[in-house]
Amino acid sequence: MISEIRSIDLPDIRDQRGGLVAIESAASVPFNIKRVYYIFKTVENFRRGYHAHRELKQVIIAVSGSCTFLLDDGKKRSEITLNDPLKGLYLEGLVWREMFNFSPDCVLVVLADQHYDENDYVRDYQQFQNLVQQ
Ligand code: T46
Repeated sequence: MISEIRSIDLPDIRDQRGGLVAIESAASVPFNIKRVYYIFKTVENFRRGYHAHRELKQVIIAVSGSCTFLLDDGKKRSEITLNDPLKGLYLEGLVWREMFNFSPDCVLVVLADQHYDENDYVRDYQQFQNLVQQ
């Protein structure tokens, strides 16, 4: 099983009037975009995530505000704060994720390469550990 975590610079076409980012499928992100969802008006002190994906590729962008991701590839854990609408967090493969420390104005936009499929989720941490050790 391969997992990949990296930051992607998004096309910054700001001018004197303000910011603008335009994301094109398979150009600005390394896959064809099949689904877009967003997470907003998060409730203070609730943590989200607690899962990995088997195959899904995603780019996650904090278009407003900030939040922290705990990322675990089965070998090491790291925390990344998203707070820049010009940066996307690329996640591919078996990466356990938890999201927390949402600022009140946080809006996360997520681009995904597949339609929603609950069978792609691994929501049990022990099962995740077993899969990454295969
Ligand atoms: C991820 C992180 C960053 C759907 O019906 N369609 C969808 O496209 C999505 C994303 C979710 N759902 C349903 C499934 C659950 O019944 O919405 C409910 C909440 O989803 P979940 O608890 O998985 O939400 P988060 O915030 O824990 O995780 C989400 C994504 O599901 C996940 O893929 O990587 O954001």
